[in-house]
Amino acid sequence: MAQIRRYQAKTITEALAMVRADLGRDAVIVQTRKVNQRILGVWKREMVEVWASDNPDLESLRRPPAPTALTATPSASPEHSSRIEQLENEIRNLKAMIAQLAQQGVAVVPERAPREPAESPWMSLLRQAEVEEEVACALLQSVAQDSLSESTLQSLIAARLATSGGIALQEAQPKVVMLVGPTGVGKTTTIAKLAAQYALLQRRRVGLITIDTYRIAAVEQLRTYSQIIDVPIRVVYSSNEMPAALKDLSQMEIVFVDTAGRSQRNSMQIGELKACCERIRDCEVHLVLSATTKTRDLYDIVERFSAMPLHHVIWTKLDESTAFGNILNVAVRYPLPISYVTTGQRVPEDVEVAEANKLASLVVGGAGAFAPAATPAL
Ligand SMILES: Nc1nc2c(ncn2[C@@H]2O[C@H](COP(=O)(O)OP(=O)(O)O)[C@@H](O)[C@H]2O)c(=O)[nH]1
Ligand SMILES: [Mg+2]
Repeated sequence: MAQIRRYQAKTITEALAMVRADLGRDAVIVQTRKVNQRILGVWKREMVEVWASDNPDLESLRRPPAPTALTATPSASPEHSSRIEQLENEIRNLKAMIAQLAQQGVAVVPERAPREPAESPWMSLLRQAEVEEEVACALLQSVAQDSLSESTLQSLIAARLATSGGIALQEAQPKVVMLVGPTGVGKTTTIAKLAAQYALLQRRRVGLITIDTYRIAAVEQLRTYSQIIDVPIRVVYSSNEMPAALKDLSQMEIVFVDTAGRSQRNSMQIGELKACCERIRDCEVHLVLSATTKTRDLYDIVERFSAMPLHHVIWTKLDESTAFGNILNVAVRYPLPISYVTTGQRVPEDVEVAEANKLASLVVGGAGAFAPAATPAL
């Protein structure tokens, strides 16, 4: 039985090549028309639709069972006959066109079925960067697609990445900055980097407190850094000891508080962090997140740590990640400005004040866009 099939392509040439590849040289074109195709429900694209049959005698038009939306009916009314005549003429013309195209060596599309419409290149770029579909759609919906370029997309992303600048020191009392976050994201290393930058490069009076006392190694890690940088350190075993430690460090301009990281699945421990934080006046809390963590886990982490006050986010391990959409996803969902990013294990070099444009260029360009600064600006 004759087959009638539908083909969609961007141009008539492409559509006819599909017909020829699928139904062979004797294929006849039953109908051609322009259609608007929606892509991801967002953009309309004009496509050419071709209905074609593999039966050169147009048998299919005269018999009803073709599984298509063709309007042809089996009746042989004069109207119907003239329509068929018209179609036959059209087909003759199109066959001639096909023959001509074949002679010109027009590329033949190998698939049997017509292809799905291609995803917009911007959408696939964002998908590759692991930007969530919802976030990507909202972003792309806000501009006309034809006016979009890579730099416009970068600006759109940058506009959604709130940054806070580095830690602002204050006159009167020590500024107390607490870093919280899951284990292994780089809290202690980041404190060492920041403490060294403030103490050695900016010549500020820096103190350290650790409440990460679950493992001796954790205390020793920060103590070693405090010796290298030559800054005082206090170890606090419970929130009650916090005021005394702060009093010891009251002459400092900035005090960093290091915390245990294995808490995001345990609300009791987040409760302990919160209790410590409450003993510190104007405690500024930076949630430390790794750029290598996938979006869903990041949401989970932020939710759990939200049991205590959070003011900023620090993104670590930018050097170890290849897709940075997760940074945008978190920024869109939670109103926490980004303070710093870290880009390697070197203390104190590998930390920078976060810049929205630079982060946006990472989202758009992937790891290739990242060039670590030789001398980080704090
Ligand atoms: N590649 C890379 N490694 C980092 C970065 N920051 C920290 N690390 C490493 O991550 C590991 C855990 O760091 P640590 O500071 O002990 O994490 P904490 O458990 O959150 O205190 C260490 O090996 C660090 O050197 C970074 O920006 N890039
Ligand atoms: Mg640590």
